[in-house]
Amino acid sequence: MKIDIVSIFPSYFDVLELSLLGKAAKNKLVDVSVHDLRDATTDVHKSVDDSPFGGGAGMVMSPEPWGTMLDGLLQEDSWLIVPSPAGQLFTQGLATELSGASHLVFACGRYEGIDQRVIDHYSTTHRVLEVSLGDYVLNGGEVAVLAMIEATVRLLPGFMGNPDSLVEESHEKGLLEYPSYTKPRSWRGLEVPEVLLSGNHEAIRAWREEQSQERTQRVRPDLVED
Ligand code: 6GU
Repeated sequence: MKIDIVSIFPSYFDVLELSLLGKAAKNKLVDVSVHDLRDATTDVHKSVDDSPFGGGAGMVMSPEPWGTMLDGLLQEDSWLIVPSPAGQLFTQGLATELSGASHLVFACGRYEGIDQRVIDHYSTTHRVLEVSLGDYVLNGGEVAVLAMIEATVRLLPGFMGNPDSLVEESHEKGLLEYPSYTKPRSWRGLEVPEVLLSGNHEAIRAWREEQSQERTQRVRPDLVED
């Protein structure tokens, strides 16, 4: 998978070297490039934003540098992902879908967002998704894109040492994961649930299923209703 990221703060993405992509890039699963939107500006001040038509607070990112940058990056099979608190919710299902793409281009907006015509224009030629991490506001898309990339790349075939660990985790079956325990059996007066020491695989499976159901019902009843 090829990933291009466009941002006015390219150094946000230095952390990708650390864990995830160090590993994924070494195994040639993913090839990430980060681009500075200001490189696509033409004025001496390298300006990327302007005041909104219609008035209101904040600044809007101008379409021209985005057009220049995205024209240079998008290929026929590219998906354009625009992080936005006004987008569709990012879910495990969407991460799975993104992990099937061959080229993802992430366009990180700041201020009050990107001129809507950028999204409308590329929607006529490409798969364009406006995506939100959740119901709260970040200052820009950078942190959201880090999360989306991490959730997506770990699903690429060959990323996980043991792909079984993907099947059992939270959200894969629409439920939260059951609680986990390791040694010692007793810690500060708290015991590991007896059933996990029983060696009875069917009983363990049933207990975990029940814990998953109970935890989801308690913490995220909205997931059970869906
Ligand atoms: Cl994707 N962007 C911004 N700026 N804020 C957010 C978000 C994205 N998702 C949740 N809040």
